[in-house]
Amino acid sequence: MKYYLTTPLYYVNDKPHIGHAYTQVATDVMARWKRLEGNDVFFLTGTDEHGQKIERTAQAAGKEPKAFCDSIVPKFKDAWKKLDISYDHFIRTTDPEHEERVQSVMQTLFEKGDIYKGTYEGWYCTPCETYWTDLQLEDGKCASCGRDVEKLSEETYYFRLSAYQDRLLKLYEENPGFIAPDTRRNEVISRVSEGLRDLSVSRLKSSLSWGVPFPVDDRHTTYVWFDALLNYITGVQWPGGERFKYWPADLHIIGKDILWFHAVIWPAMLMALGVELPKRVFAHGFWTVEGEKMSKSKGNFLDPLEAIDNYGLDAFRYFLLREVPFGQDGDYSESALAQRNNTELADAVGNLVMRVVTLLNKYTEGKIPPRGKQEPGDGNFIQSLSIYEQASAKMEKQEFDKALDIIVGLARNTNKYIQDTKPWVLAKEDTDRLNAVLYNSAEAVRILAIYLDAFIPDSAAGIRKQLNVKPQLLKGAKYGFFEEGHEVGQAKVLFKKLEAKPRHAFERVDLRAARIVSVEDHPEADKLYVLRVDLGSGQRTIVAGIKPYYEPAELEGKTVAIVANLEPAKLRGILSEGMLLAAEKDGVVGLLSVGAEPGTQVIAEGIRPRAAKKISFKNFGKLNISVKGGKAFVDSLALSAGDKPVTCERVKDGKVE
Ligand code: ME8
Repeated sequence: MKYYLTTPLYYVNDKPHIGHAYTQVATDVMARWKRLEGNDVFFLTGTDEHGQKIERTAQAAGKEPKAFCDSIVPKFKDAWKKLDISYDHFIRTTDPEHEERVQSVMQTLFEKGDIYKGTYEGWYCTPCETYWTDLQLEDGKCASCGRDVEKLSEETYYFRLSAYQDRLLKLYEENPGFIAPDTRRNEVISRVSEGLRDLSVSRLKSSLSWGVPFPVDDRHTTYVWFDALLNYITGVQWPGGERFKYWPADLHIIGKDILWFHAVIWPAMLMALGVELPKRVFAHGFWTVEGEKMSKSKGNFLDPLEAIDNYGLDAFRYFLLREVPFGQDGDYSESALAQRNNTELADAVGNLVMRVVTLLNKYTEGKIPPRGKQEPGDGNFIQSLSIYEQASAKMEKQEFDKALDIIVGLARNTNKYIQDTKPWVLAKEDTDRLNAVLYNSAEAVRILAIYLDAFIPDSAAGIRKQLNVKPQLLKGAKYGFFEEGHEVGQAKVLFKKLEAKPRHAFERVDLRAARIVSVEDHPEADKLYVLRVDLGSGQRTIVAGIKPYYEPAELEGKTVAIVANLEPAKLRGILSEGMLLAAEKDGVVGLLSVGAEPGTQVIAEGIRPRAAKKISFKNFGKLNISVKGGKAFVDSLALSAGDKPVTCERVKDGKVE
């Protein structure tokens, strides 16, 4: 049977991050599983290269849009190679074949009356490439990403989305599996039931030129989403190409952020075109990183390639699909990844393979023994190897975490079987019985490798090498394959135990940009000022010993770095809720200043502070903060806030104490 599955086409405005890697790995696992089932699989991925966002990013980089895209696409392809993504075709929306087909779709829909001319008045979010009405905005911002929107009022062509409400509702009702997971399905149904507005599908060339020219009216450019969604059929050479045999798509895997486009607009487009509808759209959840939304300014951008370098490809792939039920949001943390790797991959799977191959080498000269003396208890164990139906039921619903639980359960069972039957004792007492246990265990390992092949192909190949067997399909996951005398290879460690990287002490410090609002002399001390500082969220008092070095006028209005989570302390009777940071050299003292808004957190390269608690003065003092060449560092890591370096004007090189 054919099986066609897709990922979103990613915007090429930046390098891939963990979210993109997640969608890719999930789709890859599904594709590999379907191939293991013996299907003729087509797996499509690619890049979304048109639209305002790309146009502006290219401009900022000083490049023509196409040249800019050409420079980013290899980053995606390289990343997918490193992640071992087995896609069959990589489509770019700038491929001429795609662009031609998009134009013919627009022409056809215009001729059919599904696209008509009108005026658009409303708001546009460029990062999301999405139109919003006044009512849809949330606090005047994009309802999806919360960023600023731009007012638009211009001539446009509309797609008659409103005409498809009833047919869409019928589609959802008759095909309960069309949108997954169920919670998302219900959200879509209730929104569609409220009614649909026609969708603007062109922009005047004068405001957007980077896109597919709109065929009906050469003053217009095609809306990027209309163009991008069509990739799912142009990518299989619709209409009429040889690859169109793969249509309809069996599964579109996407993130929850773009479900509306895939579950509402896309099927309506296909209905308008008279093309068969896809079978299923699965919207997965979003990752946060160490408890927070990922963003560059927070310094927690998670580069999947770095994670692979640090932890290994398969530990990363395994973690993504095992940690969080597909469809739910999840949190990426190094410690959770290390934990999964250690308990499930290293202890259960790796340990089993090592044991079995070592036992075979030790007791049966590295050869598969005869089936030996089987005992009634073995029957149960052998029975437990037939997990295909259970695992496959989970995979059909994209419940990857549950499928993996079942598969790793096989490794646990086998470990237990070996523990219970004690081959090392049998070796001394009962060779016939030893043979049975080793034969059965070797079969279990072989079968385990078949299942794991979809998830962690590299390690599955490692297991096959140790057993000296070729890749097999899932139908080979049945007991009784090995022939007596088959020579196995050498035992080798498959998964190293991981330690989450030790945390840097800087993670416990909450440094913030604070604006000095007022400066007064301390009534009881000559060298102290009493400052009020603004932290964006509110003001607080700080007592600082900088009177000998600064006049009040030099301080007022200045934005400086403060330790915001220092244990409050009374200094000569006045409570100080924080500390200013200053560098000193040869008697010159200079405050560390920050060019960001009050409240912005100061981060160090690669370290994102997670200060939940107050820090004592003593512990803070253990940090090695210094100024070099006018810029602040903790150890050798540069400090910054909101992408701007923390600096010191007065002291170019010195210690912060
Ligand atoms: O939306 N967690 O492209 P895009 C999990 N070009 N997944 C995440 C994520 C996160 N934090 N952030 C992003 C577009 N994703 C359009 C699609 S399709 C015809 C056009 C994943 O580069 C998730 O799969 O913004 C999401 O749907 C996709 O990246 C969005 O990628």
